[in-house]
Amino acid sequence: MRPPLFRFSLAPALTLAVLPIAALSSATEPPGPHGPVPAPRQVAWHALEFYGFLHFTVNTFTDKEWGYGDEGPELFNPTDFDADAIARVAKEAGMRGLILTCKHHDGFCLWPSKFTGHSVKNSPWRGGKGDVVREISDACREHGLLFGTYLSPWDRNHPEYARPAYVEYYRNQLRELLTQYGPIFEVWFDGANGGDGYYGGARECRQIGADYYGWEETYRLVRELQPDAVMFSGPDIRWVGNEAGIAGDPCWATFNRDAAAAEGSYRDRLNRGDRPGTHWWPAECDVSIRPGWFYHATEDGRVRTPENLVDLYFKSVGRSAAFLLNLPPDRRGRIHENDIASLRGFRAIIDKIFSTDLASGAKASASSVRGGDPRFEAARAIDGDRDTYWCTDDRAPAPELVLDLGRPTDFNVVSLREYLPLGQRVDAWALDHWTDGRWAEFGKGEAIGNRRLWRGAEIRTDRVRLRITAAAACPAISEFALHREPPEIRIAATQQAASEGMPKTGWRAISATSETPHGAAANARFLRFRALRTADGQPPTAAEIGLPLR
Ligand code: FUL
Repeated sequence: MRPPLFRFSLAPALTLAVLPIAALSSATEPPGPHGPVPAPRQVAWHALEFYGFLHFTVNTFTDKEWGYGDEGPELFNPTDFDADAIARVAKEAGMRGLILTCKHHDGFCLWPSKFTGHSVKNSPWRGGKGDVVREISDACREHGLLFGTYLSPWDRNHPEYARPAYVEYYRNQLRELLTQYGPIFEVWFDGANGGDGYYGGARECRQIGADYYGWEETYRLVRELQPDAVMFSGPDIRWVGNEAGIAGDPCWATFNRDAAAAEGSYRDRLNRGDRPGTHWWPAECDVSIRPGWFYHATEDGRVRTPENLVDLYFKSVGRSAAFLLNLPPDRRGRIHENDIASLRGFRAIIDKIFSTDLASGAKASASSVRGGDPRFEAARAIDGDRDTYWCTDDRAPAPELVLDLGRPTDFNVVSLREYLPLGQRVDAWALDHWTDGRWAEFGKGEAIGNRRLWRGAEIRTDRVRLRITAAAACPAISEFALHREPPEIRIAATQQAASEGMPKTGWRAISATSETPHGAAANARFLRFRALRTADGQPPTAAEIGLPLR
């Protein structure tokens, strides 16, 4: 027996019977917002999801991660700098923008700032007439990418660092960057302050107090010069608490921003957010494609694999944070071939997974539709439009949305989104599939926000159900999509996770079977290998690893 797909409460059903639909539609108010809501600049930023970082400076030529500040400008001399090629790589990888280290901690400026000689104007590159910021920002516009700036507050070169004059210098430089290079989408404020440095020859350790930078005034300057820009580690976006590219599960967009930052668990709070929270302060995951942020030839063999990047995508974008992936230009001033190969592989996988939405064309129905109004009907969650949403009456109990797919369909990825301008409303959700004449739960989690990706074992079914199991206000769901990750990718990812996260020794094979996973090409054979690890005196750990047979 099929269960009823609709569970209207009595009140809306009666209303429907007596009112003509048109009168009803105009009378239905959209739900009010819940809690803090994003500013329009934050809504626009949420839509980006994936963009890149470029770490490039004298460190690229000295093989360091943090320059001391005494590096001569003549060291900066890329042999074949090509901003167009860099922007093309980012665009092809699916990035929406690039943030450039205009000045890192060493103080060397990639643009000819008129406030210092410690810049490209005293380097041999382009005969001292070059401007990396100009070339990268122009190339971004050319390729339809947004451009963002990183200007390190800590400056190990400047003689006045830690004194009031430096703060003036910092703001002057920011003013140059924010007025001479077109629209800026993000201004990145780095929190690193290590202490010792060159400081104009003093070579000493300089500490600064919490109020030294006078951030509030700097924020006002950014708002005045680039009102649409979001500020990272400023009022708009928070750091995710690690540089591994991994957001918490869940990762709330809300945060008690004014609560003490010194608490021991602060990094954990940054990672997961606060629920409830006083501010809309969503997380950005910054991570490098290599171990270091700057290019080092010794790391050419340690570039993240496509599968690892896909995993990071699910753990950042898929948990409602943004994915900021660093690509360090090499000494030529280009992205290394290994990084390009990995990015292409990543992009190919992401396209394979997300280019088809298996829910589009489904029949969508819901337990409650706000006021019975078609503007809020279930189909709004599968129309591919982020600005429309399914919404229930304010007090509808146990809201649920069912997709009738019309035929047995295989998927292993589910994508959910909330309509952000109304705030973060959903606390918890569950997913069911119809199997053997009943609903069976296959996934659940806390928080949706900008985007929540569920990724698991493959499901075959003709009906899927989203249940909102806890919500602070009636849900406003703008996306419920189904995708399928090709099995060979899943196997490779398992293999990688196994090799990265598990001890390499002490395993004993207990079985091995050769199989063609459901949905794979008929000639694709995999060795499914079960193993037991008992070596460390702990309870035995079992693992299953799939190896493609070639
Ligand atoms: C950190 C810096 O110290 C690293 O060098 C890098 O720029 C990273 C993105 O932020 O705080």
